Amino acid sequence: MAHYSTENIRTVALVGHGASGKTTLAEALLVRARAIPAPGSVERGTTASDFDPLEKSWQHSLRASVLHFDIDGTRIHLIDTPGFPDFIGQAIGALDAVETAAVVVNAQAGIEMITSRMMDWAAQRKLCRLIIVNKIDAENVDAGAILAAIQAAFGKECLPINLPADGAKRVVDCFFNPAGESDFSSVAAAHGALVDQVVEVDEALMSLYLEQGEIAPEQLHAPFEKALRDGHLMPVCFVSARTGAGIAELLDILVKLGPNPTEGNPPLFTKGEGSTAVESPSVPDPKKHVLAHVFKVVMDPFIGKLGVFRVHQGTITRDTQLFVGDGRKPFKVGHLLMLQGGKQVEVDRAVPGDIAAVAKVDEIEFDCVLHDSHDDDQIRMRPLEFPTPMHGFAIAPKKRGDEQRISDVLHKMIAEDPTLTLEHDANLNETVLRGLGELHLRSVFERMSSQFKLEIDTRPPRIPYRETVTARAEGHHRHKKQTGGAGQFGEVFLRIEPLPRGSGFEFVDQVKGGTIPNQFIPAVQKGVDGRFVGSARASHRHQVAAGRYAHGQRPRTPVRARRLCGAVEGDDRGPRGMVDGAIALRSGTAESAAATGDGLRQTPAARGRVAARAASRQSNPRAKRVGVKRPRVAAAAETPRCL
Ligand SMILES: Nc1nc2c(ncn2[C@@H]2O[C@H](COP(=O)(O)OP(=O)(O)O)[C@@H](O)[C@H]2O)c(=O)[nH]1
Ligand SMILES: [Mg+2]
Repeated sequence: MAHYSTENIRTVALVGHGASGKTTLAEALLVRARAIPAPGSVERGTTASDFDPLEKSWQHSLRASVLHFDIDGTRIHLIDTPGFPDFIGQAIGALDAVETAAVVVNAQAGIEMITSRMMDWAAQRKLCRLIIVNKIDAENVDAGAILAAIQAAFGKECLPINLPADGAKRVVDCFFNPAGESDFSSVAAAHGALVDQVVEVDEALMSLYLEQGEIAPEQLHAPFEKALRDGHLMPVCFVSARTGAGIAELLDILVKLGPNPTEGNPPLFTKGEGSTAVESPSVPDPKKHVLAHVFKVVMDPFIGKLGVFRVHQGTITRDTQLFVGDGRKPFKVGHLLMLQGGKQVEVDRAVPGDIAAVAKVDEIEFDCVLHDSHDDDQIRMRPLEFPTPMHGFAIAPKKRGDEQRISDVLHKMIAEDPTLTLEHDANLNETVLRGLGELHLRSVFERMSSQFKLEIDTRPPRIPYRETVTARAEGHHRHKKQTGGAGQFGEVFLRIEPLPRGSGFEFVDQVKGGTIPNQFIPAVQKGVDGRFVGSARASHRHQVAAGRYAHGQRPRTPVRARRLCGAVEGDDRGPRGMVDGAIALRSGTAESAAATGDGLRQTPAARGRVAARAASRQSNPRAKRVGVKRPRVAAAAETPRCL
């Protein structure tokens, strides 16, 4: 494979709303550069970038796909990304691997939601932006109106670098060409506007321009790159990925004007931890220490874990020893790969600007930094802001025994996708997978079923309502069993009270004089706990104030401490309350629970019944009596067989 120096490398991410034609455009570029013999189609599932079986059946991209091709002595690394909001995590991740974000706009649909968001995200990562208006061949397309809409939405810095001509059958260049015919506007005016915009970033050139009235294109190169870097210029070009109009011109723009790794803004590396972290930009010098950033992880069913990275500094060869983040143990690169969609090509080196991959390195994770010196252990890429996964499904295996495999597979998928999370709620005993939308999660479930032969049941997650005690109360229960054999007797007095929110659950043993023997106290606590199983508890305190205990002659007959305490029955006037997130609701009576809606009504009222009668200890004659009365029979040493 031919070697390219950093100056001859371009890195471009095709981003934009779904169905704007990014995958088809990638195909057209690959064909034009002779990297593939003929264009595939999204509908037939034959494109280089939508190679995954699910992408083929759904007929749109689900993951970022890394491609490369060589043209006119230049290597172009191209990343085709998905554009539907559910899969946008993959597109955001790709931004850290490139100098240029090529935002593809559908000429039929105009500016869409992801178009605008991608323009913003690319600006936040300080990328050079190129706007590609695709589908100019389609019916009812008004390219002039699209250009005006782009300028209205993203500013006057969006200037056409070419214009459709001959009824959108071709495009005419406006940067190198000072005049020509086009379908709308005027080439000369577009040329003048571009030059005016570019010279604005260089005062000396501006004076020369004012003097001479024209500047040679070679003199404009450096200020053109600066204007791109500063967001002072966002060139707009027109193409039809279907007919091929504008494809050669787009390649020309990338080769002649696209920023190489030394011309783009430096990557957003930082060194250090937390607030002490300082910016630490890499230098795209092949002779320096290696710094590469993993922007994508693929769990390939055949070759295992693949870490896809962009080299920002230094040269990686097969023999390079690399550290992963602050890991102590290096790994040897061995097979260095470049990707062409689902295919891998082995290469012998990667220089700053190259996008390459290594297989089977377990330590590699999404967003880690690979380097060859412990001095760089603390270098990280400034974190990307991914949308929060909000859409969740509670999942459970269809077949018993699949739990472990499902967990393994899901963890692999989460390693690939920063917008997937898995949570287990111990209180509800529920595992919830969250993603960016239903389609996103459905793609995960389909992949699990087709690729890993794992079937799962899904349902909407339950809301973990939290119950709490809202007022102080006391309760009492007497257990008496005299039928058959030894008699049993037990009595307990329990006080409950709220604690400040967040301070948890306290159990206080205030039994005096051993009226409940010590060895039964843990069982009493378990009994109290048992009343709250199935619902998360907010903060409250239980105090066992006093009790009486007795059982008959046969010491092995257990007194069920759970019944002693846990069965303390209150009534519906008891002080119960529920806390759901930030909203606290009182649910003292069945009527009020019903009035507050379904979620509340579903919560079993019994759970809150530990709270007992609001009668105070003083007003309870039995409570007073218990404090002084000794048990009839001394406690026998035994472990209660409760719970
Ligand atoms: N008429 C026309 N259709 C196109 C063009 N480019 C793509 N398409 C169609 O638009 C649809 C979406 O294309 P695709 O490449 O999957 O878009 P992506 O989601 O941005 O990758 C497909 O049916 C393509 O055949 C084009 O230049 N002209
Ligand atoms: Mg696509």
